Amino acid sequence: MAAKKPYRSPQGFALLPGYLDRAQQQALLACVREGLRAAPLYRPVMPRTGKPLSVRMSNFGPLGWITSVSGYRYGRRHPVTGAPWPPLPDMLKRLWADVSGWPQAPEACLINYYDGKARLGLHVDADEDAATAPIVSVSLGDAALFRLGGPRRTDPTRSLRLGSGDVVVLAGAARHCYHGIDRIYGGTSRLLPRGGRINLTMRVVG
Ligand code: MD3
Ligand code: FE
Repeated sequence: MAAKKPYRSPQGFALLPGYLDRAQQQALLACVREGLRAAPLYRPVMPRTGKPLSVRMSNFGPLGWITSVSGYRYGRRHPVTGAPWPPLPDMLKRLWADVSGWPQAPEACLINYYDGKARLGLHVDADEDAATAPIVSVSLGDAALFRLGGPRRTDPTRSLRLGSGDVVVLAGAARHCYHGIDRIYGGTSRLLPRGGRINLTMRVVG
């Protein structure tokens, strides 16, 4: 059970603070580590410019979200190793079933790793054809300053802190809002021995 009250707004947005307790976070981290042995984090690049992102990425799933100079897409293989993505851990499948309210299982789980200096600029997630399915996010490790806006880039934004074990459900209108990560609060969690933050986002793609 979540220790604190869920935070819900705009429509379809739910922050479930402390949804995973420490033991569950450790169990999930062990699954993530195992997956990353098969599908190591790589440094994605911006389409067109080839400029590297500061966030490193990998995926679980049948499908993974991939960036390259030619654009963003979902694909079945790791862009560096060429291997299929590792399966989605059962723990994440259960979490999706418990919080998403969506009958279909997720097809992709993007793994983002932020070191203390990484950021993720304001963007919308628009590469999924299944635009009405929710996205479920789980945070592990150091806290982050998350920013959520509206459907237009110029809409006002609100900042929220995401801590280790927090779950966010993005359904309805919130699913199409601009969002990003402005900073990582180094040293706020001891879950990852070398610090930093892992964020997992489960998605239905098509
Ligand atoms: C709001 N990840 O992977 S998770 C992403 O912390 C992404 O790594 C961030 O943005 C992270 O695309 C934020 C929470 C989240 C995920 C998807 C959203 C918030 C969202 C989609 C629409 C609106
Ligand atoms: Fe996003």
